[in-house]
Amino acid sequence: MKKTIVALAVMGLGFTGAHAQEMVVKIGNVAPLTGTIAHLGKDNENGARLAVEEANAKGVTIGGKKVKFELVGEDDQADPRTGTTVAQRLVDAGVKGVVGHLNSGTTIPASRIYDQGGIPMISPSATNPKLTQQGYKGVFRTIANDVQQGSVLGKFMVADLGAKKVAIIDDRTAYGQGLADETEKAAKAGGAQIVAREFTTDKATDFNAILTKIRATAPDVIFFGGMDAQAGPMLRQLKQLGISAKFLTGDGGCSPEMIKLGGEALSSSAYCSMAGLPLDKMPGGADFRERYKKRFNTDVQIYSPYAYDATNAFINAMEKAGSVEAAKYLPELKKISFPGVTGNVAFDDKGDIKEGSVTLYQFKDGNWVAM
Ligand code: ABU
Repeated sequence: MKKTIVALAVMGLGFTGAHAQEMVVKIGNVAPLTGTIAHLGKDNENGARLAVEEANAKGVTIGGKKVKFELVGEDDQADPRTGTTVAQRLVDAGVKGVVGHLNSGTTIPASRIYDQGGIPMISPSATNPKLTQQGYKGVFRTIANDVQQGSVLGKFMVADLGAKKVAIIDDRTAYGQGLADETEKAAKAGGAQIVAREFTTDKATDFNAILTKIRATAPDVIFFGGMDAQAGPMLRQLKQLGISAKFLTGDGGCSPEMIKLGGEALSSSAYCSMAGLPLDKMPGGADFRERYKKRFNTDVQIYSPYAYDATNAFINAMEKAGSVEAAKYLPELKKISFPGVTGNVAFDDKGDIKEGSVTLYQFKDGNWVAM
């Protein structure tokens, strides 16, 4: 009897010892989890969560210690001021890296906070070129930027859609305005005339006044720089006003949610672009779609594969460095190269994804179909 008690006590100590050896590593994740694009924020969070859960299930050892990754989520409400507040909160919480933010308008100001706190960040979705032009050494993104996207959109509307007169609307966010500017530049370079340049906000739902003005200019194409929460109702109102122009929007409107919001107003004259490959063409896309659906019982919206790859970029760099401290793993992150779900994940000198691509989609048979 005595012998059995002694044996159990030793096993118990051993068990406690193993747990004491486990190192908890916090990774921050920031996106709008409330508000009109909460569906996209949740999608980003799901992508990061899937990567963390898979790494924990597989078992990761860093610097000889078993690691348990913990995702620390924050809601920036797509608001730049809230973005900097939650960024500071994550730095103070001791996260070792941040996946986020979703919007360029929050990511750009938050990047200064992370730089000051010495915490690297990888955005899976912020596409404004300025993000990686600020000279911060710990700022990266896993998605192509809007210079590439705007150039493709501008050329496409002129060369493929034959647009001579183009109307442009943006939501005055860093993303919407920036992409609209790049698209305008490329459309003009292709020979199109910009007959209207209007703007709204990322909270608006009524676009009748600007669409009525635009109708008077009889454009061939209307481009909207903004998110699906505005693009959907805008398209509906455009049809109600009898405008027959083709409608183009960028990655922010290239979602299943846009299909719901646009409803019957969507037709083959609606197009969108994505700053990456279609999910089915991504090297790990089909498998990711299945694992995501199984885990979250919902479909991928837009950016979760990029959030998944961003999270794994941190984990891979930490493993290679044998350290979770930014000073040690940042050099590995800068030269990381691994096959992600979205493609090969490797960054250029500024922190942009090296092999970024842009895909155009047309609405057909109830879905966005890659062209
Ligand atoms: N790339 C579109 C949505 C995120 C952003 O603001 O850049």
